[in-house]
Amino acid sequence: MELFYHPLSRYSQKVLIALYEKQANFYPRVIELSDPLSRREFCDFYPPGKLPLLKSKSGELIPESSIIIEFIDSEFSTGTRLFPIDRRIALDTRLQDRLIDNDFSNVLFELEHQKLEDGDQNHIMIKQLENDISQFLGYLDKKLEKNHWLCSDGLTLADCALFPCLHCAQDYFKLFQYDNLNRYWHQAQLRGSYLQVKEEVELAAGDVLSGRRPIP
Ligand SMILES: N[C@@H](CCC(=O)N[C@@H](CS)C(=O)NCC(=O)O)C(=O)O
Repeated sequence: MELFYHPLSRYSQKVLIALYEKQANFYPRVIELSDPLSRREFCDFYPPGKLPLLKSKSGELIPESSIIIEFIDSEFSTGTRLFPIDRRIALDTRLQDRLIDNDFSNVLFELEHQKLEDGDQNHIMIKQLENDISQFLGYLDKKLEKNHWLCSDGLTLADCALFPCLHCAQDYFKLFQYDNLNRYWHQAQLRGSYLQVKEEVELAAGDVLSGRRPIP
């Protein structure tokens, strides 16, 4: 099994957390999408050119972080079960995963993009995006009143999606203001899978700062 990814891509981090939770072996293939040659080479291999991408043992190409994780969970009986057996909890897991990708991760992308743009016009846009994310953080805080992890007592796909978003959001938002979310975030930061991904992110970020590696 091969994973095409970049350590600084949030959707790649989501899949890495799942792979480490499953204790699944894979060949890491780091792709630098901002390097024109690597991008062209990757796009020849996989025309949509999006990361992450999994190549299964049988050579099947599987895109989309949530689908990759569903594939890994069904393929490996080892480690954490990422899709709960209980059908209602499994449905909630899928729902939270969709909400996190659409209403948190993608909004964070837009916020990061707007913050990089230097101009007066985008202040209102930035405020709006920050409000949207704060509202979503409030929603998560409420949901975490009842559960140890986001959807149940066990870690699921939804937590794989959430950890990378919180890792990024902690730079812009005061997560400690949300009691349950703060408890959850402390607990997440002690999880082995998160620590492994964090180490890889920090190494890659260091390379970007020192000019050795472009950002995807
Ligand atoms: N819905 C996709 C999103 C994948 C995605 O947007 N990946 C970004 C990196 S985080 C990417 O490959 N962007 C490259 C591009 O759009 O050129 C997933 O869950 O995997």
